[in-house]
Amino acid sequence: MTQDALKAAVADAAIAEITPMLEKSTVLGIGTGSTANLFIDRLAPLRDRFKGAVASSDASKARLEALGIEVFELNDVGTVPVYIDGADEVNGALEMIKGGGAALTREKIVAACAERFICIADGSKRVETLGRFPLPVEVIPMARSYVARELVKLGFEPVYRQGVVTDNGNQILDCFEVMIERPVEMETRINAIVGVVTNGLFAARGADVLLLGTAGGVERVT
Ligand code: ABF
Repeated sequence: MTQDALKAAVADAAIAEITPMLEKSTVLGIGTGSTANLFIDRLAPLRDRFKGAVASSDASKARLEALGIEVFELNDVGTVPVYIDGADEVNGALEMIKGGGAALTREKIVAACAERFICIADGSKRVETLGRFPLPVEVIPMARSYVARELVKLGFEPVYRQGVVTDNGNQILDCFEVMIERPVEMETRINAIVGVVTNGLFAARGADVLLLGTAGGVERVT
């Protein structure tokens, strides 16, 4: 099976997972990326069965609205019963690296407000140890060089993602060369650097459910 077919399979599985919880008042949290896009496309035919969505990026907001799904501000909603999003890497503890699409801050905010986080990913994203995928760190632009020097002290090789401005007007440093043995601790340490907005470790608040697309079918991991 191709990677795209595996992504489609997990998008289908996520639809099956959330359909029983849909009510007229339900506002879903929706992520960003190609796997999330496949989920959004499959959600469109169900649009009359729920109220709408909170989006983790301008791109997902536009896609949802184009498909007739109303998008709400998170501040007007409070919490969402479930957040569905992809990942760049996920380990056995359902800790993740996210942010390859530069949407990590809003993704982490929506995830924080979600009662349940369903991660949808093709099998290539499953790793034993996080870190082969470069860890994205969103920074306030004027702090970029300072934050990079601090990340070097933690062992990383940070690379400025040229030409990318996040939905929040910030910049991204992609951090190479550290295999992350203790993700919660590393997430906290990076967050403590002045000028860091968010880092792409989703460990303190990992996923609750992983729907993983494999050649043998979709594995449901909790
Ligand atoms: C989002 O989309 C991101 O956090 C992650 O970077 C990316 C995964 O992309 P894809 O689904 O396209 O592989 O979930």
